[in-house]
Amino acid sequence: MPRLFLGLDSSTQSLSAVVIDLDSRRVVYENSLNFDRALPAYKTQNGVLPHRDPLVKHSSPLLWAAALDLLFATMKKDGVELGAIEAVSGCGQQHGSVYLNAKAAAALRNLNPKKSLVQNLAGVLARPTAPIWMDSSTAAECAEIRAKLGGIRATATATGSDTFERFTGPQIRKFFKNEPKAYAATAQIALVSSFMGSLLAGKIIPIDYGDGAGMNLMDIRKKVWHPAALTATAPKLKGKLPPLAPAGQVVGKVSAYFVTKYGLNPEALATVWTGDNPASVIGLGLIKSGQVAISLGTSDTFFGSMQKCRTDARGEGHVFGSPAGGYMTLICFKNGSLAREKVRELYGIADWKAFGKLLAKTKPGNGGAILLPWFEAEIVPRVNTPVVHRFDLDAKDAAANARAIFEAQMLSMRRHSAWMNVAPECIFATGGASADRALLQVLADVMNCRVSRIEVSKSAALGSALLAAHGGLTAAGEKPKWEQLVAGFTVPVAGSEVRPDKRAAKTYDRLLEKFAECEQAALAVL
Ligand code: XUL
Repeated sequence: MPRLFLGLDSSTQSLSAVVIDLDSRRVVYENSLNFDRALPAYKTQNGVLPHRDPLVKHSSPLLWAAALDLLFATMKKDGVELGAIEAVSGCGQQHGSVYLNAKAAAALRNLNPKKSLVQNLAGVLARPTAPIWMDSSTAAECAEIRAKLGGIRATATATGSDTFERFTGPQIRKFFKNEPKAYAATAQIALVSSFMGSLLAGKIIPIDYGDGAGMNLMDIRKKVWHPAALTATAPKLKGKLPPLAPAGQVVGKVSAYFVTKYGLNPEALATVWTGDNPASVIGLGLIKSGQVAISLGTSDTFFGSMQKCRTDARGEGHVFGSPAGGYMTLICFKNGSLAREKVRELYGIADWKAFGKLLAKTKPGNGGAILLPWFEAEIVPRVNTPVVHRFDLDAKDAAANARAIFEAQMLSMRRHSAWMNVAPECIFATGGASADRALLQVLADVMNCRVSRIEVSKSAALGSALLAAHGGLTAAGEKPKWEQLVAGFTVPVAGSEVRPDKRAAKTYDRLLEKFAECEQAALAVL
């Protein structure tokens, strides 16, 4: 019988599964279920419930539970050897929270396979919907908690991040302030990850150090709930939170619900889940300290692993616990692909090939031209009203603007990741825009570092399957090594390496100073 491990990823728009065969080091099954299309009755748009206030973004915990039933039914139909799965782990979109009342624990313990998960969960939600990471309606609560914790630097030092609107602590505080009765009726607060993992385990399971760090409630160094952060957030909060534990830790056997209904092995192990970004760190193979990945997607994210905890005094970046031990960092830039697209459209450039050709007409450093491309409100640096600035850059010059957008994004990444004090040996680029070699060359030159493309279609679900394997092997008394575990699953695309040009790298060292001055000047007049 093959040794199979299942990883699930409950993300914003979909629930994905990856099954790995540990001995042949192969992904033997992968599938994704889009919430809007598969479960239209929940009326989500891109996984989010419509709301009159554009700052409020909620989704439905029952939708996620329904998706779990549907995905298991699909796996059974597709002939996945569910009986050969030794352990299950998973991850969820970060920061989102689920509010359960006192009936939840018994409902989870007694999941009835004759009913659906949704029917089993009838009457257990203390709040019908779950605020998710896209919500930005808690600016007041962020300010209140930050003030009580002593400002940006103190908050980041204590919890790993400054307070952010999407983080769970500010969301809990808003719920407590606006709906005190429903807050009082809340017996347990789960994250998306721990809620989904609890369904699998048939009991309320811990929150891990990766997702827990996205709450502004966990002491990032001691990895326990932070007493002052709890007090600053809401009364009687500690009693409503589960314990903290490492991702992948075995919490028992899977619930009999999944054994009877879908044929999971009764001996299969249930484990602690994590957040989608911490799971991706594993799925991309970022095990050693200093390994960095840049995801060039809708938003651009910069993340990597870090052995010792170092937090960002300016409060722009985040530090989470890494499922591989130690820490990971995450910096999220909102103006990623959309800003690149915007420049392409503005100058009527047909496609990315034409964009690259145009860019080749200019030299690295762009003659000192700088663009600050905040077409959308930006997370890093914090810019609440969209604005675009050009310094020594002619707005009519298409070629210069094509270069300027790539250089601005990469210079911003270098500038705003300096606090991590990591000198990467090689950067892995992933996400849609990583197929663009011109962009990767600018990245390699600005960072003065080799860049390789890595294409793992479901890095978070794969990371979760590897977590399940790690947890399962550890519980069996083995001492699995992460480097060996991920080997073979996360290989850079052959021939994708881009090396830095030494002259261009020197030019960017100088340009970075000008970029910083321009950014400071622009932020000063906001
Ligand atoms: C990370 C964040 C997002 C979500 C997306 O801080 O908010 O990346 O985890 O699922």
